[in-house]
Amino acid sequence: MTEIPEDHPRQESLLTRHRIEEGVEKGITSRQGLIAEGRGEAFDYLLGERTLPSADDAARAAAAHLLLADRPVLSVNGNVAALVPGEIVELAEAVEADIEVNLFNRTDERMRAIADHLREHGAESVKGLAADARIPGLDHERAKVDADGIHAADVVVVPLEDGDRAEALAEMGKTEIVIDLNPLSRSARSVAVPIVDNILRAVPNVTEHARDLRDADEAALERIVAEFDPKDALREAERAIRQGDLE
Ligand code: PTJ
Repeated sequence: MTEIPEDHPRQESLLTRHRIEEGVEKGITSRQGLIAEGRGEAFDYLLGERTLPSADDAARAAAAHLLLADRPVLSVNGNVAALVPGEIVELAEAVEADIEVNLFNRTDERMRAIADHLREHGAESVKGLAADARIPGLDHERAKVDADGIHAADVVVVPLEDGDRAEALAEMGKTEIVIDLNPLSRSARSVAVPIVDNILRAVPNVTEHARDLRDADEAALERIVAEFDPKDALREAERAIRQGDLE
């Protein structure tokens, strides 16, 4: 891998690209994942590569939802596995969630490579390989889920996918948390908690909030959930992008 000087102004995004490239080389990330990364980078650039206060509020609401949940699940695709494998495992531990691999470009090899990669980063169990249930109303590979995983979940974290699964999961009555840098994406616009932030910052931030809220009582968590307005969060993100107060 090419050395990137620490003072390079775009060090973070170059490192991210390398992780995605490596993901493709290891058979974890799909080639379409490279395109998704480029799209995300453009939005992150326009947001000033920082966590907006509204995204931090969303991360706190996400932590509260996950702590209140009976069966929370974190859904992992090829980009998520390449970018934040250890951080996903830490979040799962902090909120006692299951991790489930769910892919658009699903192959047995990629499913296994991602599950192994997550185990190498400390995951004790990884769901998604059984695929013994389906999300109704979806006719592509993302419909395949585990009966005791996403299918039975009450709260699902759905990072980095713009598509119809978010709508189908909402139809099933699940509460969804989306992590997506595009505030106009369909999934961000249809869920309880859209976190418009880079997954590299968002996942550790939700974990930090979850640790902070670990001893909070149910009423306090319910209040955080009730006070969060997804429309406000999306409006703030779009405003930041359109106004572009970049230095
Ligand atoms: O691994 P697979 O087979 O399940 O395929 C996964 C991809 C990502 C290829 C697939 O889900 C896809 O095509 O996604 P889209 O439609 O390109 O949507 C990805 C969304 O994630 C876009 O809205 C991007 O802006 C956003 N995004 C990309 N990188 C990041 C991001 N959001 C947060 N953090 C990022 N680092």
